[in-house]
Amino acid sequence: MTSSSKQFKRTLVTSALPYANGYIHLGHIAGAYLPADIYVRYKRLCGDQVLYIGGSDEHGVPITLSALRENITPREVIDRYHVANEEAFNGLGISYDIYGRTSWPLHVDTTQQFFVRLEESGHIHTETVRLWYSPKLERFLPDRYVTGECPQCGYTGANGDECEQCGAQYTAEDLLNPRANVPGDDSTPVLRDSRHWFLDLPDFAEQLEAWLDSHPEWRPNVRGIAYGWVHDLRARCITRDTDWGIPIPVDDEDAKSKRIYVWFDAPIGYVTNTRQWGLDQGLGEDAWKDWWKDRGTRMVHFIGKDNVPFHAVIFPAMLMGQEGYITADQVVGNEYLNIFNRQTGKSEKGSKSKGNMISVRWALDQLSADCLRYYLCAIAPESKDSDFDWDEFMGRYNGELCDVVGNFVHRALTMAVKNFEQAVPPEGALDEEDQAMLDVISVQRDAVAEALENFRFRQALERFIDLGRKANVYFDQKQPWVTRKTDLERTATTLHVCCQVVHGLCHLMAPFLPEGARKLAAILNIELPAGGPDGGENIWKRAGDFLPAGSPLQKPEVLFPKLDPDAVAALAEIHEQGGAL
Ligand code: B3M
Ligand code: ZN
Repeated sequence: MTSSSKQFKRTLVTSALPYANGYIHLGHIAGAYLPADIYVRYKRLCGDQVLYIGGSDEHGVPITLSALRENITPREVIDRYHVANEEAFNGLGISYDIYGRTSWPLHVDTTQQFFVRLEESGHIHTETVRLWYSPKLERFLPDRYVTGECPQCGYTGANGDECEQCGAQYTAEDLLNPRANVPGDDSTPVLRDSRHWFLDLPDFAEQLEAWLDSHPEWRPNVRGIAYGWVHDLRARCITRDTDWGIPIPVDDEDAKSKRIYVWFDAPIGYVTNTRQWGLDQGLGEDAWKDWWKDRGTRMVHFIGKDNVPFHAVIFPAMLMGQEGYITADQVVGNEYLNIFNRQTGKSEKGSKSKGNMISVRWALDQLSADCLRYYLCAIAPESKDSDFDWDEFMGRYNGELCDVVGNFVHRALTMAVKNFEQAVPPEGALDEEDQAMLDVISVQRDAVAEALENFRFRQALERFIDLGRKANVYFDQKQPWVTRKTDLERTATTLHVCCQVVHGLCHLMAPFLPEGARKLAAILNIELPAGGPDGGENIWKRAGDFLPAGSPLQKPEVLFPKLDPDAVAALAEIHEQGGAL
């Protein structure tokens, strides 16, 4: 049965857990975070039960390498970036129910339970493999601790068992011209035996394939990658030679110097964070089970495309190997947000070494959350890569959100407040145009909802703006600023209709632009409750309801202040000089 034909009781939404080793940037946001937040806010408005889980990924080589480079401890790295990233998400209005940490003691328990269960049911075995070892540092060089030439494509920045360039996976000894990649060591490593624990993914091949087959509605990019993996499943090493990570829960001398691989524990973080959420809410130790072990839960993962194998193959296999867990009903995989370089006129990948990324914390120091959210949703890399381009950013925000929606709301409310005693004017006889305009509100509401239900966020945003466009056409046809002098009753009716459109716009913008919606709701004197995991009344539907004549209005303030071209040019320049990190 495909998801569209199945009714679910509640929705569990996850966004990838970013590594706590750097500041999150706008590229992250456009893919795995903003769309998830928009979806969750929409669901909450609908009165659905929805829980939104996020958090930091705090294990693995990304953390320990950052620590070595910055000459601090891994603990200091994660403490710094966890706090900074949680703050950045808050500032952007990403409305997690919990933002957890994989360094929590509770996470040791959850992860070890997963491991033990897989081991006891025979899905884990050990193997002695040959891995790169640095005689100089007297340690193994896992993952990115070693670089060399990819045996498949020749890329020279390939790491121990994987090539970022072409996606090839290989055994360590196939890496050509290996060198240690650790501060203070670029010596040539040697191969050494090391015993490791492997997850027998082929055991789950049939189950995985059947599960993928039941989801023809997923985006082609996700299905393509997932099927590619499922058709070529191999046992995967789930331990590493490191002391930073979760201890391997086995009674074995060899396990002492090793830890569970970060990609095994990270997705289990979604479970841990749900457990912690239940405890924090005082709902008891078992509250999380409703969200993970009840078939009435629909789980949706939002991720970047590089994380697809883990969320559409490996983690699902790990869940299938447990008792009673659900698997995802949707895996929303996103492409990449690149950076448009105005000097070269070309699009380039965001990269730390180029220094061309825009951190969320820097962006929020300069710009409002709503204007960032607007543009990032408008260019969300849903089916192909897209570019962050400062000129387009200003053009679209000023030209669409400000000029179309903001301007209409402001003109309509200003006239109503001025001419009709700060209240929704009385409606007289409605003509065809009035009625058509009123009808359009719920049509657009349903169109936006349909796009959101299908994870088409750009289209949903366009449909919201469309309501603004139609409202402007109506306003210009009716010319209330002219009729005001000749026909007050006609003017009242026009503005009455406009107030209903503004009321509809206020609901429709809420998932995308929470700050603007909050301001507008205050002007309209309406409640726009945020909703919570328990569900409740369907507020979204009310977008099509009408404010009674005489409802009080506050003097309108500008919802979306226009961006000044000189100020934006100055920001672009700072960014170009590597100052937006
Ligand atoms: N930390 C990779 C990333 O940040 C990884 C995601 C984990 S999701 C469970 O893209
Ligand atoms: Zn390669």
